[in-house]
Amino acid sequence: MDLLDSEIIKSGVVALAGPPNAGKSTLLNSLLGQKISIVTPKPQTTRNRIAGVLNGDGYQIVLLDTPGLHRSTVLLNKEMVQVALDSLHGVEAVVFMVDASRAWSPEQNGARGEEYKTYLEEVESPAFLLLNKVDLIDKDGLLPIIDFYSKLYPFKGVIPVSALKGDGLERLVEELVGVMPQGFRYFPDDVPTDATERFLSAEIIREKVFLLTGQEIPYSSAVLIESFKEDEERKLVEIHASIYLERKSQKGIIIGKRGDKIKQIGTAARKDIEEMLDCRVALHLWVKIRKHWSRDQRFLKELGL
Ligand SMILES: Nc1nc2c(ncn2[C@@H]2O[C@H](COP(=O)(O)OP(=O)(O)OP(=O)(O)O)[C@@H](O)[C@H]2O)c(=O)[nH]1
Ligand SMILES: [Mg+2]
Repeated sequence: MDLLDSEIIKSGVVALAGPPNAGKSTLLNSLLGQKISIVTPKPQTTRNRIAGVLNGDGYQIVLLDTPGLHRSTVLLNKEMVQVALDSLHGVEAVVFMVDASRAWSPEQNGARGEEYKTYLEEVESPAFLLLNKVDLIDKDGLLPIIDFYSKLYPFKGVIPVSALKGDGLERLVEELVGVMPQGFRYFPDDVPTDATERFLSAEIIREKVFLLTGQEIPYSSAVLIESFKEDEERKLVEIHASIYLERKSQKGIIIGKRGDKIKQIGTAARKDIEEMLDCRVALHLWVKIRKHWSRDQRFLKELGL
């Protein structure tokens, strides 16, 4: 990344990594005080690396939201995990975030421990363990969790937080600023992300698909923006987007009875995109089938993977 001006501040890049559903995207949005990354209760929501820029007194931290670390044989998932692992390199610090409210059996602990160790082996900079969702648990329950993770990796610090409620985030920022080197700004103060409006619009549509459909549909869906045009005369932005599914049988489900479901997805997405762009939006959605796209390298490239 190019550096902007000559004012010396504390600055650097921090990767937010961890298993799916830990709350990484929620944390990014909470720290920035605005919605950049999509959030859903379903695991494997985030598929790309998304930078959010946190500006404060004498510092700028570029936070990288990443896809959840998990094991899979599907190409889409493997590419997602690779994006997350690549983000651990060349950064000034890593935040490894886990959901502290999720209990495992001792047998699961063993397998998870081994799995997480392989991810943490990639870390080359100071790493903080973030125990998220503490709003859901009794603080006494944290001790065995801290003990478990401390045996996996020599974390520089352990910080209990609630990304949702904002608890513990001041301390997190303080700790991160503490390990940032002296440097320059990467982004102007008023640029909150490196993501384009086009990409963010596709993400918002995908979020609504994740929220409003069940079973395998979210994992079989991908969104591509076909066109994104400002119409100055009508004072609106006109967006044509395609929702790709893997099988013909899924088309009916996403369209719904008399088109109810796709209408619901479109309305919810349009409202959020209007808020983001701060102008009226005409959103046209198309449902297309692309067989086994999640195993198709060429299609994944189009999705930025
Ligand atoms: N109670 C509680 N829920 C949280 C907290 N942080 C996140 N969540 C919820 O956890 C779910 C997953 O949050 P995300 O931010 O999408 O998690 P993620 O780590 O980005 O997940 P992937 O993108 O799938 O890797 C959502 O339903 C959030 O609302 C928290 O601090 N407390
Ligand atoms: Mg996410």
